[in-house]
Amino acid sequence: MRNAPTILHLDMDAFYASVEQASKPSLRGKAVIVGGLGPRGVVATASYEARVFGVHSAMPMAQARRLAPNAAYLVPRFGIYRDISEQVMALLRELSPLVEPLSLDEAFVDLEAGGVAWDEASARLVGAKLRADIRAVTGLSGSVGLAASKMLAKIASEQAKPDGLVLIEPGTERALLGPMSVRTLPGVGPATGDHLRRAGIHTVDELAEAGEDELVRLLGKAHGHALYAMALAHDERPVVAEREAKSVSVEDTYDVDIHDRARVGMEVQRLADRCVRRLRAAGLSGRTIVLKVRRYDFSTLTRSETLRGPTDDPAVVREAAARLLDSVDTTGGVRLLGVGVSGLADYTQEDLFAQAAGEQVEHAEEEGDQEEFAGEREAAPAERRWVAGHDVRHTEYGHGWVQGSGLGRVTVRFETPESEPGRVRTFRVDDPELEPAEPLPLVVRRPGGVDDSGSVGVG
Ligand code: DCP
Ligand code: MG
Repeated sequence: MRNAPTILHLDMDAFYASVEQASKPSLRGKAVIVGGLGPRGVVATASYEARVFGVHSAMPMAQARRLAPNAAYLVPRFGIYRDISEQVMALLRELSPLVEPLSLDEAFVDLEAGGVAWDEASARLVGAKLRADIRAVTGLSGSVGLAASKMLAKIASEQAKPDGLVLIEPGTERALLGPMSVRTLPGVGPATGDHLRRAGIHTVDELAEAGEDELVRLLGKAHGHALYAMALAHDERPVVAEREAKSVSVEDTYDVDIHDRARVGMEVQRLADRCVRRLRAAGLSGRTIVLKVRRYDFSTLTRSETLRGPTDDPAVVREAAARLLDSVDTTGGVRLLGVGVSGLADYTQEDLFAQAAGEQVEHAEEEGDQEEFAGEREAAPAERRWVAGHDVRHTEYGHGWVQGSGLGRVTVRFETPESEPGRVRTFRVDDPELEPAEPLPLVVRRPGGVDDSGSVGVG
């Protein structure tokens, strides 16, 4: 095991709920519960204010409603969680090539491999700066753990919650772990925990005292060995970089909407070239070309075309992107364009004939992005669904979110991340002045920014 605390574990605080509070000023400081609102829904997460009532992830929603009847109940907005996750992961990748994401809001980073930290003082500085950067870029707080192993780094970030940083000094690991519950260790779930408890083993110290042979007898060879090592705070697991990006994409946001069709076409060609450069730099090729267009009104559409074989040929990607653009109406102006390649292979198919002959056009929705299309559809008003917590726009009152709906009415609170807590108004569900909208960014981008927010791993 290394002897400096240079493995960092980051975990965002009450992630989905914090995004909702940042988006909706009226919910700041309040109990917020995000999850499935249907009869069998479960809690995805709860704000810290709601946790006071005993509400937690994976709890049935009905139980949460009994515990916290006055909380705000919202349906997840995965699109914005994913966007913010990408911003956070990009900050981590600035620190090291070895970033191992565990979920949207959690990752290990090997700071030593990135050359940014080598001892306690430098690691602490990097961790503190990272937390400040995350706050500046996303407006949210994340907790950081630093230690000489993954296991301890994760325990440290847990101790740091919420909104803190904990560093475990090498050499102190065993003393720290000893009195903790066996459930603290990775790989000890409820079942193993029960099993150990019946054998009279509750703490990590008791686990170490039981000895390796006893643990192997209780839990089997592999698990017993591994757990004994963990009990002694031995954890040699390396930080493993994300194996393969699902897609490579680049996008630009324009500070002034582009209206000129020829200019839009040129921008798409430029983005296609940039996307291919990234693809090639990563030694990848892909089969599906994706075009993303966000229009003046924030309605966002994606169009994709799947080739018969993978390509990293700029001409092929340019052509496909241009074809996709043909099917998109941009007359109102566009504020963002993106080009991506997905369906990646880590080899290049030289068979250009296959690619040119390919072309089965799919107008596929990206997973989880249906709401982006809702804004675009020629909506039959009766079909529109007003989902609690989701974004809407009213021609007169502007941006808001659905607070509730029923009995032919929808209640909307009009507020934005930048505004004061907003007012509530009620409309008929088929009010033509009301339509679904895209989430607004939590932090207003740098002014004047043609934002080079190219990224790897975006759909
Ligand atoms: N999540 C989920 N279902 C679960 C657990 C989590 O949908 N059973 C989602 C919602 C969380 C996000 O994943 O916001 C991150 O999970 P965490 O376990 O990190 O929980 P939080 O970030 O919400 O809170 P904490 O501050 O405890 O990390
Ligand atoms: Mg979290």
